[in-house]
Amino acid sequence: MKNTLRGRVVKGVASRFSVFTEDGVKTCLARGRLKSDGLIYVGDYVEIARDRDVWVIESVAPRKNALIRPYVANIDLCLITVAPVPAPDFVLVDKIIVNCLAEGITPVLVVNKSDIEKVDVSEYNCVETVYCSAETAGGADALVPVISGKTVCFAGQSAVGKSSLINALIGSALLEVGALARKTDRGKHTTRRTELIPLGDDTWVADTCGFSMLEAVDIPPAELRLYYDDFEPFRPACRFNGCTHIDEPDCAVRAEVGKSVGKGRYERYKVIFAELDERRKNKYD
Ligand SMILES: Nc1nc2c(ncn2[C@@H]2O[C@H](COP(=O)(O)OP(=O)(O)OP(=O)(O)O)[C@@H](O)[C@H]2O)c(=O)[nH]1
Ligand SMILES: [Mg+2]
Ligand SMILES: [Zn+2]
Repeated sequence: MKNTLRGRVVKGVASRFSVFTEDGVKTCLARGRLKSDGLIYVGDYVEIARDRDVWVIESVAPRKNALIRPYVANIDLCLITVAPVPAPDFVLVDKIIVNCLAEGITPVLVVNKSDIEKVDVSEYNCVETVYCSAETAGGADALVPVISGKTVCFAGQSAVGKSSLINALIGSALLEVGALARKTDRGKHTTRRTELIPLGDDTWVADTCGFSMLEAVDIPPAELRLYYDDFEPFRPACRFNGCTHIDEPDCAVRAEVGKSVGKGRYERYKVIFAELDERRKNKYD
């Protein structure tokens, strides 16, 4: 039996971590400074060693990227899921897109519950879109080629069907699925913990509690525009080089609102810009 192994953290509960290795899943503790203070994320590649009867995480490989709230590391794609119920929160979608792009993670829009109604996401011409239904046989198949060979994490509001889609992908009811609260049509936050599920052939899927606590990344408001690929074709025609597209004269992006730039996308851009601006002010006042 080997005494050291390499593996990947698939779950963490308090200071116990499940690490997927070539020799099965090992329950591990963390060594000294790595212990419990948030230094080990689901998705981390780690080295573990046997110390008498227990496995201990010895080191964590440098991360390619990470998302916070919840913490998850080394992600290629983020599957931002929306559904007709609960009603989509597109500000959340836009913030997750910004965070992904800032971390070098490719955002993909997953339009679930298309058996009920297809949510209109035509404003997101800058993001790959996949239509799904976790309730229909084969309704998650369109995701297979998108995620193959990648580490992907699901994000989005409670009850849009993130866990249901993963269950559909793996063909079993592994993950707990929750109903909507009848009165409010809101989710009940069924998934409480981030968990990474290996699907084989180096494909990994993370279920999460959705990142609904997410704030936009801490970027200067003037840099927010850099994360809007749909504004990009028009930006060079703005009169000012550093145009934020908020109130500068002769703004080419603003001139496209309602045409090539979605009105909703632009309105929400202003909301997120104001939020970042407010946060800056509070920080430096
Ligand atoms: N009609 C329909 N219902 C779905 C579909 N996918 C999921 N649901 C239902 O939506 C509800 C929520 O599904 P979950 O998979 O628990 O949603 P979640 O996004 O994981 O929610 P949290 O874990 O709370 O973040 C359940 O009642 C599912 O049966 C779908 O494609 N169509
Ligand atoms: Mg869930
Ligand atoms: Zn402009």
